[in-house]
Amino acid sequence: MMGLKTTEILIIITFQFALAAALCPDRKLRDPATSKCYLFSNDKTDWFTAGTVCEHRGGFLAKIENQADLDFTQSIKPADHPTSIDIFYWFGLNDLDNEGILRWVDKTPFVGEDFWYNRQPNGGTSQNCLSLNNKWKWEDKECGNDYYFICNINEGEKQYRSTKIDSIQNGDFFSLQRAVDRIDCASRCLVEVQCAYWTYTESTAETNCKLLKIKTGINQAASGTWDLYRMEVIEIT
Ligand SMILES: [Ca+2]
Ligand SMILES: [Ca+2]
Repeated sequence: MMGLKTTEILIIITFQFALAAALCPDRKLRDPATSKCYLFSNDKTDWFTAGTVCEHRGGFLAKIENQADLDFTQSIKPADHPTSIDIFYWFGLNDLDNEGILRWVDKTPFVGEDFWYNRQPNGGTSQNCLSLNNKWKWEDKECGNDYYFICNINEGEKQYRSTKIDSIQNGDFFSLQRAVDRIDCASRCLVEVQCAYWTYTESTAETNCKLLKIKTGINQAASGTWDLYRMEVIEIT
C-alpha cells in the first residue's frame, strides 16, 4: 500500500514538472519586447548536451540575435553565478558545418551585427561553438568544454503526459524517477544504449547533466530502483 502511494505521488510530481517545462519558468526571464523566454542553466555541460537539455525543456540553445537580446540576457544572468574571466555561457551559434559560417542550431544562417570579443574568433576548426564571456561578448570555444548555457523556451507550445512503462525503446522521450532521494531524470534515448539526461531535486529546479548508459528493456540507472515513464509531447494548437 505504501508503494502504491509513493507511485501516485511520483506521477503527480512528474506531471507538474512536465507542465512547468513547457512554460516560461519565471516571468522575469521573458523579454517583454520580443516575448522570448530564456532559461539559464544552473550547471555546466558541453555544447551538445546543453542543446539536448534545452530540447527536453521544450526549447533550444538560445538565439541571442542582436544588441537588445544581449542586453536583456545579461540583465537576467543569475546573480549567484560567478563572474570571473573563466566563466562562459553556451548559446545557439556555431560553425560546425562550415568553418567560419555561423548558423543557429536550427541551421538558419546568422545575419546581422557580430559581437566578437578582442582577438576572436581564434580557434579555427578546433573551436566551433560560440559562447558569451564575462563581458557578454562572443568567443569561439571547443564544443566539449563544460560551460553554463542559455536556452530559449517555446512557451506554451508543448506539454507532456507521462505514462509508466516497463522498457524503453530507442527514440523514446522518457523520465526516470527514484523515490529514495526524490531525483527525477528525463531524456530522449538518443542511441540504443546511451542516453543523455538531466537530474533535478525539489531544492534546485535543474542540476547535474550527465550521461546514462541504458540498454533497451534494462534500467541501469545508477543504484537503487528507478521507475520508468514515457513522456508524450502534447502539441498545443
Ligand atoms: Ca570554428
Ligand atoms: Ca576562441
